[in-house]
Amino acid sequence: MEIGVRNNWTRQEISDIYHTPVLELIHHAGQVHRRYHDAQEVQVCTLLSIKTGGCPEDCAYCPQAARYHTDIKVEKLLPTAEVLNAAAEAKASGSTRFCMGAAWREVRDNRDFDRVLEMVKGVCDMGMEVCCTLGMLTSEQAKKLKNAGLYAYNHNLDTSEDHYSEIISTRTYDDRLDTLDNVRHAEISVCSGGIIGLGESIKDRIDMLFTLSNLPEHPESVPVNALVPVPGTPLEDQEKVSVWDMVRMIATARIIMPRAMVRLSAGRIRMNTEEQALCFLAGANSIFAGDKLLTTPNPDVASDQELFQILNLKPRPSYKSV
Ligand code: SAM
Ligand code: DTB
Ligand code: SF4
Repeated sequence: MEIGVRNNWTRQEISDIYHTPVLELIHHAGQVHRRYHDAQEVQVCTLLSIKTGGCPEDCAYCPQAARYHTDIKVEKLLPTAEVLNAAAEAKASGSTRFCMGAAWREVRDNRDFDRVLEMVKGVCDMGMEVCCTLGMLTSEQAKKLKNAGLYAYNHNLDTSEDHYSEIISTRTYDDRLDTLDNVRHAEISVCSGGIIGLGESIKDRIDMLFTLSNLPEHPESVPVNALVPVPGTPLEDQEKVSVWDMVRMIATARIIMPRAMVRLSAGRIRMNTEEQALCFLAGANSIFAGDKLLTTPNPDVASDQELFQILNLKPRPSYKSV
């Protein structure tokens, strides 16, 4: 069956795909994956929290929201040199994309933003794909980031529009979509996905995939995060997401957004090699590497090198060397 790139998937179609018997679903996603990608190639991205904690938002999953009592130590924006050292280290360990995250509600036009622009330029000059996730952006700010060399911007929908208000009250779904629009118009590659395990229904998951796949252009990159429940956050007691739910989400994203890099994101620390292999079979072709995501643990570089060896995976080259 030939599947092209479509921006008119219906909820029913997405639901039918999501509910396919799971081994069939993996097979179908694997076929689509191979039609559009080299299935041995996995993109390796490294995250760095450049401004940690103290965030005014109330995202119920987030350890960095100031209002929850978590163990996070609030820190100012890191010095540029420290960030560039971390990027060089990430590059040396085989990462081709470096993503800088800030616990901000939105970007403000101040000295910190100027420093982030400097960091973006520095990382870009190293030949890595540079990505940021800084909260909401105006179109002018997006253009400034683009001019500094920003390659991609991460801004997740997180969940469905219906479930969104259960998770975040301090900004709206439309705010999120507006930022994605600003990023797209600045010709920055869009990275947008969500989290499962927030207490959402399957319908919410399908609705989120519906919104993503019906954007005028699909995001180039779609992170699928499993909630990392952090003590002190309202979602601290959420049950662990089943690997089969991750597989269904990844496979459905792969089928409906075939060109996208689908990222097996937060949650790998609780998955063994076999479970991660299932996610790659389902069409995941990107991971976050390095022993920390933003603030929570992630498998270390050595264990990921072993994972790549066992599964015969190879890191995807960065855009500049393609
Ligand atoms: N403050 C910015 C924002 O919210 O857009 C950027 C950083 S924020 C931490 C980036 C993304 O990380 C969130 O949108 C969410 O999808 C993900 N995230 C945060 N905490 C998480 C957790 N405990 N488990 C899984 N994903 C999480
Ligand atoms: C994304 O989708 N997942 C990453 C990245 N984009 C910024 C963040 C995961 C954060 C997990 C919780 C933490 O480490 O603080
Ligand atoms: Fe702040 Fe981003 Fe965390 Fe929400 S997800 S509390 S905006 S750092």
